[in-house]
Parts: sequence; structure tokens; C-alpha cells
Amino acid sequence: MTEYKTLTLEKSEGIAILKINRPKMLNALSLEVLQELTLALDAVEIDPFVHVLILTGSGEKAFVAGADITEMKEKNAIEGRDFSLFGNAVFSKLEQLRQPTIAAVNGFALGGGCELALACDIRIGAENAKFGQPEVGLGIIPGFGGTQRLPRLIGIGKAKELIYTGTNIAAEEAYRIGLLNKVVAAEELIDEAKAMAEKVMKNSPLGVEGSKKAINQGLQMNLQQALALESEIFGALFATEDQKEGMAAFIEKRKAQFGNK
Ligand code: CO8
Repeated sequence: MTEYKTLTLEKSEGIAILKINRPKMLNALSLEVLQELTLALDAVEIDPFVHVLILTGSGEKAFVAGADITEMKEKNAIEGRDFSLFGNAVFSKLEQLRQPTIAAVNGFALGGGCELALACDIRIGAENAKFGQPEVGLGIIPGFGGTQRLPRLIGIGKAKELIYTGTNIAAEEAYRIGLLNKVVAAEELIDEAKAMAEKVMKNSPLGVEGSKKAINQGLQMNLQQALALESEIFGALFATEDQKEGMAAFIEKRKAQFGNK
């Protein structure tokens, strides 16, 4: 098993839990974290026994408090652009991961931390979760997808307000504006994320993967192209065991047994 310095990756019963592990730095994203994240995502992607990925931060205070400012401080324009390009590539890999992903947000999710949560499919927050894009206060802009994913998720006006003011918002407000799917007590966060993962895993893995692909890729297309993509993926599923088992189980009034059991 690969040993990581800045994160941990545990797998059990179909669920992988990837934890950013630099608690003294509030899990700030250094270049090393991003490099290890990309390796860990590759490992999850090709693992046939992982059906859902949960992403969280180590410690009680922070999910991820942003990109590592001490490391970023001395960058020139080219290095800044390259860091943003690399971060965007890693977060796009996360967004496009074969398996569904759940961010379990256990505290501050600021800057790159908010952007990391945005690249996940579903976000569950502890009551102490706080979101914000403070970059304009540092003389930069969100550079790991925040200017693009935040308005797509919560709407343009609210995203501009959060980005221009750099204000942090609490979990309840994040839930109200659709940034969080659910708010739970801090001590229940991982169990709630696992419970959501288990609900997903009751279903056909190929159905879930196909839905993710149709939603993510379809959002990049115009409606007619996106509907054609939906039909394509829908049709392809009729050539799978999952469709045969799912429909047979319905007709026979029993629970379907998919390959992820
Ligand atoms: N980078 C580096 N170190 C950090 C970061 C960070 N983002 N966040 C916290 N730390 C460190 C602190 O410096 C401190 O270190 P030390 O103990 O050595 O002094 C330690 O973590 C604990 O933090 P605090 O003492 O500050 O804890 P507080 O409870 O007082 O405050 C906060 C918690 C409010 C979260 C505070 O730490 C904070 O404001 N952190 C910075 C938040 C921030 O501005 N994040 C955005 C960073 S920019 C970004 O993410 C851009 C992403 C796109 C990059 C594009 C590439 C070009």
C-alpha cells in the first residue's frame, strides 16, 4: 500500500476515506498535498472494490484552510499560473472520478478548501463548517476552480457576493444557499457521510457512474447535445448485467444483487 506524507487513504467495505493530513497547518494545500492527492485519486479510480470516495480533513478545526500561503507567497506570474493549472488539473480529476465523491467538511473550507469541496459531487458539513473564498483579500482570485464551480452551484449573484467580499459563511447559511447538501453534528459527520455512501451503494454502480458522467459532461454541452449524451449512456446500460439484474429483481419482487455487494 502506498504511504503518503500529507494524507491518509483507508478503504473498507466499498468506501474509501481520503483525509488531508496536515492538521498543524489546518490542512493547507501545498504542492506536495496536490501531488499526493493526484496519486491517491488514481489509486481509487482503478480500484474495483471502491464504490464511493469520502474526502475530509484531519483534526477538528479544518477541512482545508486553503492553498498553502507560505509556499505561494514568493511565486512569480508564471509559477502562479502553473500552480493554478496544476490545482485545476487535480480538482478536475477529482470531479471526473469514476466513483461518486462526498466531501465531509469538518471545519474551515476556505479558498482552495472550498474549491476542493466544490469539486466533489455531494457536500455534508459539520455544524462548525465554514466556507469562504478569501482570495481577493490576498491580492489574487480563486485559482482552483472557485470562479467557475461556485456560480454553477449556488448561482452567479451569490457567488459574486462571496468572492468579492471574501466573507466566510457558516454551515447553516451554506446549506440554505445549496453549497451544503446537509448539516450534521460534528461527531456524526463521518458516519453520516458513510450512511449516504451506503445508500448510493444499494444501487447499480454502473447506473451511478453513468448518471455522474451524464450530469458532469452534459453540463458542458448545450441541451440537445446533453440529451443525446443521456440517451447514449442510457442505451449502453442495456448491455450490462446491472440492467438485467435490476429489472429482473423488480419483476421477481426481490432486492437486486449488483456487483458491488
Ligand atoms: N496557508 C498556510 N498556512 C496556513 C493556512 C494557509 N492557507 N491556513 C492556516 N495556516 C496555518 C497558520 O499560519 C498557523 O500556522 P502557525 O501555527 O505556524 O502560525 C496554523 O495554520 C493555524 O492557523 P491559525 O493560527 O491562523 O488559526 P486560527 O484559528 O487563528 O485561524 C483561519 C483559522 C481563520 C482559517 C486562519 O488560519 C486563516 O485565515 N487561514 C488562511 C485562510 C485563507 O486565506 N485561505 C485562502 C488561501 S488562498 C487560496 O486558497 C487560493 C487557492 C487557489 C490558488 C491558486 C494558485 C495560484
